Amino acid sequence: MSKCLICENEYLPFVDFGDMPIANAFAIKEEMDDEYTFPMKVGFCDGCNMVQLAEQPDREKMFHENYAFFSSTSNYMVEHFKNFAHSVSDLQSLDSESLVVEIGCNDGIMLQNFLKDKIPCLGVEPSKNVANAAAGKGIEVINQFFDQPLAKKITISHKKADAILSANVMCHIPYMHSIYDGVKTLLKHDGIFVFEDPYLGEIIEKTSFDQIYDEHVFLFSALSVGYLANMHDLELVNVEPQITHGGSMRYTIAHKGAKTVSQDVINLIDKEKSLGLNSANAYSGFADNVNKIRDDLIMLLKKLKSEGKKVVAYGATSKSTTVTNYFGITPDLVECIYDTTPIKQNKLSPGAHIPVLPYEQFRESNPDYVLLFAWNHSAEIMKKEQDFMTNGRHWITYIPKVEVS
Ligand code: JHZ
Ligand code: SAH
Repeated sequence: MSKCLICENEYLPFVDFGDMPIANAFAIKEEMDDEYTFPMKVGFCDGCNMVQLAEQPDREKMFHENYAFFSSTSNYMVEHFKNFAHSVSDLQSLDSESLVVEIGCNDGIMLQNFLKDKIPCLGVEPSKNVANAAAGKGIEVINQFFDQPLAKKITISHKKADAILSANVMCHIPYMHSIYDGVKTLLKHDGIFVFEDPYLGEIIEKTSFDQIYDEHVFLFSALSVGYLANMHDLELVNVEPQITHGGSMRYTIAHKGAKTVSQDVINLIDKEKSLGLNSANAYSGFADNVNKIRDDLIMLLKKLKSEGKKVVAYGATSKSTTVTNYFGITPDLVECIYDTTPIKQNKLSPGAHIPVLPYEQFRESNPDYVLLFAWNHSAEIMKKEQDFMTNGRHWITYIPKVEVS
């Protein structure tokens, strides 16, 4: 039995991936002798409807001065965060007297837009290298983990915030109560806390199991986010589905009673209940669905190998660490992974030890098949590569099922 991080109820995990490495621990061979692993299991708590990792590595093992994920590697995401920032500015009528705080600002992909519009903003970012990238753009960054004590300090060093924003960060933090207490402390009476994360409903529907890795301690729904907000005298007042990262949800939280709860919140909660996301039954077939994808993909890769085809991968994603390690994909099945991120290049992938090579070498490698690990960016990537992926070259995708195109 595991204990729920939100309501302390006991629950049983519904899927067990075995021992997994740190998803972003790309390293050279000499550093991989003693690779750290942790037992990765996910469960559903029927006390508060939260889906969560039963165990998570210490935060310093994941977020540090060599963090490998830089947000601005996708042009589509740059555009997405520009629209996100502008929508919050319009909604809250932000101006030079306002304050926007972003939790987990990474390389400044979101805050650069407020800076440009002369709206005061502050990033909180524990991973030093990406925090430096944001600071290099002129953004004020506190290089620390956000929590309630830091929120209190910000109200003194700066002031209360008109908007607290966060994208693909909330689901990474196990100590949610300190975060929500911090939001309660830092947010102005009529302020909004807006965050987005991969959405549980999409993950179950598409079997996008690779959204599960060390960093993603929670898979949120409106049900679980609403419950958590309520525990802290806050309220879920809006939800907006996003197509990013394979299907995300943007949640807006306000002080209880300060804003009207939108019909979209009520509708989504009703939908989640009708899908049974508030009951263990909804999760019982998930492990079998993952194993079906595993069996189909491994069979395909072995067949291609026996035919002498050249198979490479595209995008050394965090998600691919779950895929390669759980499925047992090693360099004899997939030669290498091409990626545009300098800090990942000329290193080995965590656990599976597949070489990560600079994207610039992708085309000259002349592959027959390209396994798309960055499937969440497929529209952007397939467009970029459409002139190259001709003459018998094929993409392989595996969410929601294995397909060759
Ligand atoms: P991408 C990370 O997940 C980690 P990852 C984190 N836990 C999370 O939640 C999300 O981000 C937000 C490369 N690439 O975005 C860049 C190309 O090579 O799917 C990246 O290494 N060429 C915080 O790692 C990777 O692919 C391209 O054209 O699963 C994409 O990683 C593009 C578009 C990307 O996130
Ligand atoms: N918002 C960006 C970055 C996501 S990467 C985007 O959507 O692309 C997740 C980021 O959260 C990392 O940069 C990591 O350092 C940061 N992070 C992890 N725990 C945090 C915490 N407790 N407080 C603030 N940031 C945190």
